[in-house]
Amino acid sequence: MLETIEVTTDNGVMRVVLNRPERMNALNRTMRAELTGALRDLPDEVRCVVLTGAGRGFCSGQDLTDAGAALDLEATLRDEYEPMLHAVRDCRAPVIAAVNGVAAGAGANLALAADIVIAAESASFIQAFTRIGLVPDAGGTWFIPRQVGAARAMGMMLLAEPVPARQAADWGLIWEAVPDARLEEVVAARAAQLAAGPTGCYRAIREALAAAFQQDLAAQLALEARLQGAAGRGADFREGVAAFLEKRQPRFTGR
Ligand code: T3D
Repeated sequence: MLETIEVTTDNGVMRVVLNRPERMNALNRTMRAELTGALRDLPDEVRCVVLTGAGRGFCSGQDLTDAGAALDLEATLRDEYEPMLHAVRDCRAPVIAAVNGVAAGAGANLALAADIVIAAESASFIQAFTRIGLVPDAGGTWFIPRQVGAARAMGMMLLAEPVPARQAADWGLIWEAVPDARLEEVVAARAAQLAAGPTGCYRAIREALAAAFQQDLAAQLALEARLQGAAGRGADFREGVAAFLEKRQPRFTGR
């Protein structure tokens, strides 16, 4: 029985709702464990994950009323936040963050760890850490400079001001900002698109992009060749070419 998240699956899309709206979906120990478990143990039928928040916020980061968390932050990050971030990045299926409202602190960085981030126009992203005398964590110092460059990353982290969704999209921090009333519809369409797609290719793309900032061109070309070799031996490649030649939509199976 889950206490802090809601999980439902429909047509290959698993929807995970952070569900502590009275605290703007702040992360406590139970939520970190439940989210990590849900993303690690995906049922076979799941081909895309949507992560969103209940109520008017996406996630306000660490639950600041959780006195236990203040005792040894290093251990909490190592034992609870790191597994949660790895569970997002290593999730077998692509993860869409549907950012329905403010995403602050580790809540912002949880969203930014997703593969595709779609935000409601009223949402914002706040590196809130320095407001309470902390340093950005939960992968923010890794993700954000890669997404927006060092100058904007530094400004976001030192100034701790909200970056509105539209600006976040203009900066390349997220994929898209959409009118609030259209968030669910846009996310549902993207999730259905990914769930019907060549999911093995998606895993390969995520692996290639994760490696791209770590290695030189020669190593990246070798990785591309290995990943493409595997894709070329797959049923989805045969189906994709057949569908093109027969002028029909492909029916991908992820193999
Ligand atoms: O292990 C470790 O501790 C290290 C890890 C650290 C990771 C971190 O994430 S550190 C950063 C923690 N997060 C923050 O500092 C953000 C705190 N929250 C805010 O700045 C604001 O609440 C928001 C900008 C997110 C939203 O502002 P607003 O005005 O829309 O809403 P509000 O009125 O401030 O919040 C609504 C309620 O949610 C309120 O409760 P109340 O007064 O109605 O009973 C507020 O206290 C509660 N709430 C919001 N954020 C948190 C929270 N309660 C606990 N923890 C929160 N993070």
